[in-house]
Amino acid sequence: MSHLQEESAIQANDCPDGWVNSTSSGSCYKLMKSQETYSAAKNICEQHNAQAVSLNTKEELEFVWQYVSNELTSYKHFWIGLNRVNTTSDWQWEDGTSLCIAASAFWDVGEPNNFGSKQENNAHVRSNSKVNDVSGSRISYFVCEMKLLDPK
Ligand SMILES: [Ca+2]
Ligand SMILES: [Ca+2]
Repeated sequence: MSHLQEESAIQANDCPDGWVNSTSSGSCYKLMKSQETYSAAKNICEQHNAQAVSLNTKEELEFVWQYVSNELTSYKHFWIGLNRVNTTSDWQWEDGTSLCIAASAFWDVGEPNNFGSKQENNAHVRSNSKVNDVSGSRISYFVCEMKLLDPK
């Protein structure tokens, strides 16, 4: 792609080349197709002036899941920017907000389960669009979110 074509792509949706725009959230998203631990994924997003994705609404969850689902042919699990300090503290998104989506529309059946009494203090979305608590030392694809300064 030429430099001029890249510029027109940015103007078309206000997101950098390779990022997708959601008009309802006013953010840009990018699926990173390397499998990383949670902390590595978080750092990579920050290097792109973005954050591990914060799913503030059910609509945003569905938008991001649909995007990832179209991009990946198999193993559609991906990190989201959700974490808690320990198993008794509240879940928090990387943008500092708390988890607002209704539990029944968010967590997979039987989750969060802190499986095997391990420290499952991070979360990924499964291929059925539901969320599982999991240890941040696992590796997974991940989605970064970039908030536009002046969303249109
Ligand atoms: Ca968000
Ligand atoms: Ca779990």
